[in-house]
Amino acid sequence: MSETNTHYRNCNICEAMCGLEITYQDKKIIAIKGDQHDPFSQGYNCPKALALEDFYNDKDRLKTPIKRTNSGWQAISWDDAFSEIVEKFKSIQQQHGKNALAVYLGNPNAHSLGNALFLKPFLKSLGTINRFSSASADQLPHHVAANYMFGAGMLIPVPDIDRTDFMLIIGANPVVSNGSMMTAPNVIGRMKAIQKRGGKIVVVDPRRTRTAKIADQHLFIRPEKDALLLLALIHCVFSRNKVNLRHLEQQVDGLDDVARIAKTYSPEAVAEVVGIDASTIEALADDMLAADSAVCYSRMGASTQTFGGLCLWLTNVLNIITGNFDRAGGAMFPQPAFDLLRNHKPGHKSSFGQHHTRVRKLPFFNGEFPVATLAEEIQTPGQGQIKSLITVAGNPVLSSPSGHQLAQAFAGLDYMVSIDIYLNETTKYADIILPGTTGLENSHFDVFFNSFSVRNTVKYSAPLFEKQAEQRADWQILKEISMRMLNIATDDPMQNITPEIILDMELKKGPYGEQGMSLQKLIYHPHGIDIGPLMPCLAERIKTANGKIDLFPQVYRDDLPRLQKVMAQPARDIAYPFELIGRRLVKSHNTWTQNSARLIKGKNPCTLEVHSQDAHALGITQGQRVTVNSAVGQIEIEVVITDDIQQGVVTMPQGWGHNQQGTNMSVAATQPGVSINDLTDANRVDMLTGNAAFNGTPVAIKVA
Ligand SMILES: Nc1nc2c(c(=O)[nH]1)N[C@H]1C(S)=C(S)[C@@H](COP(=O)(O)OP(=O)(O)OC[C@H]3O[C@@H](n4cnc5c(=O)[nH]c(N)nc54)[C@H](O)[C@@H]3O)O[C@H]1N2
Ligand SMILES: Nc1nc2c(c(=O)[nH]1)N[C@H]1C(S)=C(S)[C@@H](COP(=O)(O)OP(=O)(O)OC[C@H]3O[C@@H](n4cnc5c(=O)[nH]c(N)nc54)[C@H](O)[C@@H]3O)O[C@H]1N2
Ligand code: SF4
Ligand SMILES: [Mo]
Repeated sequence: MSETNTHYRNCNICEAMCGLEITYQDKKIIAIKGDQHDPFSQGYNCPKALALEDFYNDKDRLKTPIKRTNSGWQAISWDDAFSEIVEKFKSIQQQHGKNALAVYLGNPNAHSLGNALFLKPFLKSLGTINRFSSASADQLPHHVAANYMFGAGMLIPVPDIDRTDFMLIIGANPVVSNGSMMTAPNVIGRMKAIQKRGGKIVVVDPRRTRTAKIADQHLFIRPEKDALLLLALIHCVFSRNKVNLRHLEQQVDGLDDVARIAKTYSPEAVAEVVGIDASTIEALADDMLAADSAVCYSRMGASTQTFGGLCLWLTNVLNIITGNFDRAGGAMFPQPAFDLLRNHKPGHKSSFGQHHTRVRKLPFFNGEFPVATLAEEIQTPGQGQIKSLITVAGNPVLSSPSGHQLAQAFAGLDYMVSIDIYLNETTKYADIILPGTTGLENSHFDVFFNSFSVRNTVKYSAPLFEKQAEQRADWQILKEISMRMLNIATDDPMQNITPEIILDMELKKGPYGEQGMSLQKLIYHPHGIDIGPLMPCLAERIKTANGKIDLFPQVYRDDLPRLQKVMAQPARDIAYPFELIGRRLVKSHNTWTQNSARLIKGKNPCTLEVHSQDAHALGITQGQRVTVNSAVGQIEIEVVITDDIQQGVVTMPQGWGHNQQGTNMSVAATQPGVSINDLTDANRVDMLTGNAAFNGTPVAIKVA
């Protein structure tokens, strides 16, 4: 028997980048636990990390290509699969134009070194502008704000949670999600440290979440009214004459215009619509202004709503005018060792609205169209219709608004391919599924999340287990398709490029390259290297043409009248009197981790939370099944009665609904749940950015 070994790596399931210590013998895992010597996560991990073992051993996971035939799914060789796919893509593009082929990229791409590096050439080789991703069901408003205010969509400020004295959390539940656009392993520990040093945390959320419960104050807000709250806070800063730009005094354009607009939004004017008293809003502004350092952090609750664009712009404005920007304890910019902005020239904003979708005319941004338009672009006949699709590590049937409509659309495609590890609700519509390696079989480096991290650190993880001979890594699949699409010869030197070659080059050319940063150096430091806390660096990092922050970009001026209308007359939907919001669960990540028995065991978590007074009025009792209807769909679900949810609002988990025929996730099927996205409506978007508006979906409830 061979000896026991220890392997160190970062978990790549969510954004927290926790360091893990894995003991193993041959190909058997003995234990997975937090790595005490990881300088960033210092031993922290959540329960999902243990499931890396389950994904590695999962009998349902695909390892070789399969093809759909009249007599069911059949294994085919990699070479046959690539030949067929490239031939089909080329013939469809020849017949219907390049854009007849569309791409959808899902969330795990952002958590994979190989995918992060090989998607760009892959997309280029397909030559289509019809690109979609989960970003437009998530954080698009963050990118749009960064693009217009700081000159680059990836230049996103993160809350300096480790030094702040006051943290205002709007629409985020980091205790459960482990932080997003804020890479911060052990958020609970970091939040408690704020309180220990005498600081305060306030959470604004229509639900009393676990984050709200450990905060010092929780304010229930009506869904989708955050932009009004933010404007009222900004109003208070001006009305108290407390604007303080500190070192950015000469670096901010548009301050007077913001002051003028904010006048309209006094706490009294917004209080009723927002659902928070004027005096409470005033006190909140005063608390923020009184703190030595403070930061407002807004996330999914603020971005996936009909005013997502405005919310993320206003969040930045609030941090800037209170003197909490690019400064310790405020909102700051990381300086990652792999700098995604290395080649970004000042003055080169991303194209916004350079193209518009064919049917609904929603804007193109950063090389993508909003995923809320994908179904109609497939289903609406005419010039430019999408006929073929490739999904890469995405499950849009469960993750996109009006998911069931997307399923119908996929069923009508001429040809579909999925690069995915499971036969699931999306990939079952594919003609061919190409499975990549995953998790412990891959090397890892967080290309993206180091750019959103609350501390500058750097770490590389080698693969733990070698892949089997018949397996391919995702990046190898992407590369093979690209090479064949472009007819690049098999002996071309480009064929030899690996993620490690690119990573090493980027590390050497990055901000710490001159101090010896390289892949080799990271291999010598398997626990990772601490570079230090975030430093003020806006002057060097900003990418606007004049080097200044644009506090009031034109796109937001144009969008404000939409918000004014809501303030004058908040929408009341008589047919659908409740507002639905989603929730995340500690033991599941989006739609795909539910095939781990250890994560899914226990009682059904896919329940609808209803306020006790609403339940009483509807005549619903604890555990009863109800039907929930929206303008686009219907589900049946079990009720949990609680006063942790605001009256008039109901919540159910996102990422569930594994009850569909023809899929192979046998463990997930034992606890299928229902899909929230059979209720969310692809027609509800933030009209500014095109981001899906999940929050506040109008629904009706009746006893089943
Ligand atoms: N109503 C509602 N909808 C939401 C949300 C919400 O809060 N509410 N959240 C949104 C957010 S934030 C996001 S990010 C999206 C996520 O949307 P998606 O990215 O579409 O969904 P995932 O569940 O992440 O899908 C991951 C897919 O990748 C596959 N996969 C997993 N690992 C690998 C791998 O290593 N390689 C490959 N090739 N495939 C792999 C899985 O089998 C699965 O099919 O959902 C969004 N949808
Ligand atoms: N365990 C676990 N962790 C995850 C994931 C997961 O699925 N499971 N997914 C990962 C992904 S892809 C992402 S993007 C992140 C997301 O990370 P977070 O944004 O922290 O996660 P959410 O739980 O979506 O938090 C959104 C919060 O907004 C609230 N909310 C809803 N509508 C509104 C509104 O109109 N206004 C306000 N103020 N609040 C509102 C909800 O009640 C919820 O508490 O989590 C990541 N981490
Ligand atoms: S918090 Fe995220 S990165 Fe950390 S162990 Fe859990 S899933 Fe992995
Ligand atoms: Mo996400």
